[in-house]
Amino acid sequence: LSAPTDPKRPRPRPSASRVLHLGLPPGALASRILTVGDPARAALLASHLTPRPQDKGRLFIHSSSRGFTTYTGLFLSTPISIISFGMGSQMIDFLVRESRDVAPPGPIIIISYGSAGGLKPTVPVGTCVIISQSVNVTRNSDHWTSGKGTPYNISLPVPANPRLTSHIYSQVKQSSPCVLGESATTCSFYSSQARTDGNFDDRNTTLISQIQKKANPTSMEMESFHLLDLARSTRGQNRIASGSAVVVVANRVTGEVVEGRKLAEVEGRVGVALLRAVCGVDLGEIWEGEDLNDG
Ligand code: R1P
Ligand code: URA
Repeated sequence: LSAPTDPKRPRPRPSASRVLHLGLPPGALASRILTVGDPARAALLASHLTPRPQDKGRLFIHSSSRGFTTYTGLFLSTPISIISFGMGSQMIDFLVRESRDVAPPGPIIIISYGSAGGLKPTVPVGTCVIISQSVNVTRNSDHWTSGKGTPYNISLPVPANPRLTSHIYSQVKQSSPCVLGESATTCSFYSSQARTDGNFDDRNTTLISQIQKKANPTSMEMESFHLLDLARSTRGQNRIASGSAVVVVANRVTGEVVEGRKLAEVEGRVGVALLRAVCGVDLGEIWEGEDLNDG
């Protein structure tokens, strides 16, 4: 590892020029990033890109040893990167911080695109939810240790960037069933999403109604909160604006599950709409009216 000698770039790197977990050198990323969990979804989206002039006729692709795959190319002449990260907030933490280190100077946008469980009977599977804000639902281990507090903590909501969100929503609704809604982001697919399992003492049988008392989520997934929370913490001219879109694959209230062919079709259509949205948004307007200097 190279020593973190530059105070503006305090993170260690595997070599002087590549960030540690994404494995990317400066210049490999665009300022517009669409991020997905599933590598196959990333490859599908990347099939709509053409190479940048500097990549000599081949799309830039890098798979890191830590499970990130990055594609950088052009969509309708605009540079964009698509990054697959696997699952969970910890991977989003690497992705956001290290992308920020190697992206071009200036504003950055990151939109995540995933699948989710549905929490409203009125929102059928196959619907795209554009996330306006998210709460974080985390297992509170102290409750098991001391018997105090509640088994799960439910945070206050963190909003997505409002301009980006309304831009994404207006693009996606042109081609797909789509609603604006809140999300509950969880630390587990199992315990904190209220899936019961007799092999584990999860104390989660009333968790969905507890979440619904404190928030008004339409969907439940595992990354949006951390993306929105980290993005709103960025400072200065290279501030990150973030948004999130999910397709409901299983409704946790009605038990409805999306059929495979329908999911593939919706995923493809929403994906193209998001590529248009990410590339069509004016980076100069995302933070309009806000003071970028005081973070
Ligand atoms: C769990 O199966 C995974 O599915 C959802 C959740 O956020 C979690 O990452 O997202 P993806 O479909 O993007 O993987
Ligand atoms: N992703 C999740 O995190 N939960 C679901 O129920 C479906 C997809």
